[in-house]
Amino acid sequence: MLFSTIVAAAFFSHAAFASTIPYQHTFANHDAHINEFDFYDWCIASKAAFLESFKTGGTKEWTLVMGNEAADTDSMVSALGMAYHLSHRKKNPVKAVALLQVDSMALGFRPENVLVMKNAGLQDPTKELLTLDQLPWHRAKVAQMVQGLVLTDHNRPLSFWQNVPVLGIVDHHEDRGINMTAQPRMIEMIGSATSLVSSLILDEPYTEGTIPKELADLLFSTIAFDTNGLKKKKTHKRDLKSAKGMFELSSFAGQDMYKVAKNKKKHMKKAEADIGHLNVTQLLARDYKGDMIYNSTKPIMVGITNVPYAMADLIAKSSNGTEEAVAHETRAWAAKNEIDILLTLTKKKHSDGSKTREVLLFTKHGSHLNSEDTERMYHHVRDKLPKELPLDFKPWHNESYWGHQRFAWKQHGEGAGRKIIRPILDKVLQEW
Ligand SMILES: [Mn+2]
Repeated sequence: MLFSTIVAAAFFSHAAFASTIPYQHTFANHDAHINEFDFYDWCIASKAAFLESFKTGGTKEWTLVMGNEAADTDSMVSALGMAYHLSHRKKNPVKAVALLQVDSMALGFRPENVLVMKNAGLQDPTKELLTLDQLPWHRAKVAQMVQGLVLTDHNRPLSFWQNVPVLGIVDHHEDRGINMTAQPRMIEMIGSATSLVSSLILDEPYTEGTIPKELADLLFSTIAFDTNGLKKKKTHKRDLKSAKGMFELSSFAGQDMYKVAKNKKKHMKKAEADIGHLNVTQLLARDYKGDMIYNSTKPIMVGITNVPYAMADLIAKSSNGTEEAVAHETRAWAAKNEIDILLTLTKKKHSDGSKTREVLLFTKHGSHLNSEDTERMYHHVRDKLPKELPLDFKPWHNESYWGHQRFAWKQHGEGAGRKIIRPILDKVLQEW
């Protein structure tokens, strides 16, 4: 009761001021108790104020901060951290809001996200955070209405956001060499994009105090998750430095940092695996990244999705437990999302500790290509992709097994993931 009264009071006072004063000033006026809820207040208030700006015509003042469209924990938390940072830093604070590039119904496909948000005091992220489906207009139109974008956890905006100024980039993927004027333009291939955002937070002074504990908890937990509990192999120098810095600001300060990191990772991994209830379509959508590419023979929608099961398990989850049913569900989902070519990457850890990955190639005509073009593109990718890919990437069954315009490969070991395969696929698709 007391909790909700305080939160409600804090929320309404923010909301009332939201359109006239920037958020960084609200920070100072709380007593110690209400400060605990500032992260929650800010999430709700920044979302409300941004949506309100569509009514008042003030959208041009806003910067959209976005992670990538897979909306994993790193994408979500790095965007939240960066938006908070941009609106609270001492030097040149701006109106910034984090936008998650998924629909609200898809948030539940990643229970690990729901868990970290809950630990940070958010009870229902679909209400407290801004998702694509909550924008009052299609994103292509919203793109033209805002001041610009800050990208976290990716460095090339999706084609929907074309021609919008990219004001900043904080990322740990391969540098696509675009948006060179972004400031900051921080691209380092380290464990977590969140480590880069944390660096900025730790290096720049704030108007008042520092970030809320809940946000430090989120940033620390995400670094821990992305580095497998601060394991040496995955943790770069900056990851460790940021983890240490965030740990000091977090509610875990004073404990054993490595122990907490291991614990956070363990709980998040456990939550992440709790997706037994998802069906084939939801599993395809859960960790999908895709976009139009224009430097191809014809413009096409290209996507790669990660499924954390073996193909056999995915097949078992289909409506009648057959390859055909998976193909049918894939085709329907691809059609809805206008995907021309899709790679499904499966992943399986066996009881003896060994790992295998299967790669299923799927093409479909009707969205941007006619059937002849699709056939040509399919054969080109089927023949060229395995030659370009590193590691042992062996055909899995023959073509007739998978059906028309479908092909699969299998590789042993962790092998190449999406980060490695995507640039190679783009290269293969330049000319076909
Ligand atoms: Mn990431």
